[in-house]
Amino acid sequence: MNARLENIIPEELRHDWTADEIARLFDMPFMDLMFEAQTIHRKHFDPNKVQISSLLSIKTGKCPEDCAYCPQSVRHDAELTVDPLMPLDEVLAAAKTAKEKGSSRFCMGAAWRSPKDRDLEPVIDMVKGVKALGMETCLTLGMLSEKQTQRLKEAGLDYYNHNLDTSPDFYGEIITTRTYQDRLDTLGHVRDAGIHVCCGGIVGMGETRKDRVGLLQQLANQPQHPESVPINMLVRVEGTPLAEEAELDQLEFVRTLAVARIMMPHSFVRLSAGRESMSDETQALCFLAGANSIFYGEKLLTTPNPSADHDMDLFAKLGIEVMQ
Ligand code: SAM
Ligand code: DTB
Ligand code: SF4
Repeated sequence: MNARLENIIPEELRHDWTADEIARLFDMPFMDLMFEAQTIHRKHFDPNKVQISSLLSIKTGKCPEDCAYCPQSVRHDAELTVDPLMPLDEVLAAAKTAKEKGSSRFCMGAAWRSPKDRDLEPVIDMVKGVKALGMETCLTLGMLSEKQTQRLKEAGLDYYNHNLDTSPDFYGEIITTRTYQDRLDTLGHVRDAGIHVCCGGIVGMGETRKDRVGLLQQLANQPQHPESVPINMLVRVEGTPLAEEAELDQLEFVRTLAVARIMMPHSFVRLSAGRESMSDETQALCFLAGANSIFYGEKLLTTPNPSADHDMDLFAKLGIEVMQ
């Protein structure tokens, strides 16, 4: 590593990143940034293996929150098939199909602000059923109390996804119905219960680079780095307030992944939503930047994702193997 970079790219895990240090990483020449991110990636992971997770929306739409990006908010006008909580057998059938297609983790998402205690019972049965298929389980249900996280831990839940979404400064532009601190509190409960944390954000919502710096600073400066860090490119959905947002430059997205990889070297960095609008070449750059996880299967929660066949062709072209 050259002397200029030695000061900002540490060997150890850090939780005290300053905005200035992160901005300097973002400002690096693209080739230097990619080289450093890939070098760090290779120290901790097999660079030719990518973990794949599948998603299922188990309760769709009519969410009371006002997240400006989300087609499931009751306050927006997106075209959506609203569905109540899915029956257990349908969830297990979807998990089985995902497993047969090669997914090792099954992530179930519900359009809730926070689940009521009585909502948790059927979800716990889903966690147990998916685990019994031999898959890792992940849930994203909104805010949780301390007691609820303990119940989910007892049920055997492996991961909980709860995103910080953006920087504290930009947050108020995107959502007003719960605070940044609410999200940090839920993340604390999840961590304290001993459930792995999956926490990331969305870029391309009209935020500045300073906000992308602020998001990564919040993610890395938590007491522990999240085990899984999903970086989503905004999916611009008609009927949401962000539908007409200008597209973020794809190389800036790649930079964001590279900086996340450098700051959180042991975490799985997930190239999440937005792949449908990316070329194979951009996705290859994302993997080079240190992304080593994707959502796999033709649907995210409500929006399209590349087909499993397309992804397997891409992996074959790149010599990437699925992580078991
Ligand atoms: N309702 C729960 C919550 O918000 O915590 C769980 C489901 S919510 C849909 C899960 C995550 O999906 C959000 O935190 C957000 O980061 C991501 N997401 C939602 N809509 C998106 C979009 N249009 N583009 C990119 N990411 C999106
Ligand atoms: C995450 O960070 N991205 C996923 C998952 N966690 C739950 C969700 C992406 C949703 C994209 C919009 C949709 O399909 O509704
Ligand atoms: Fe509701 Fe989650 Fe969508 Fe926000 S992101 S509107 S909380 S489903």
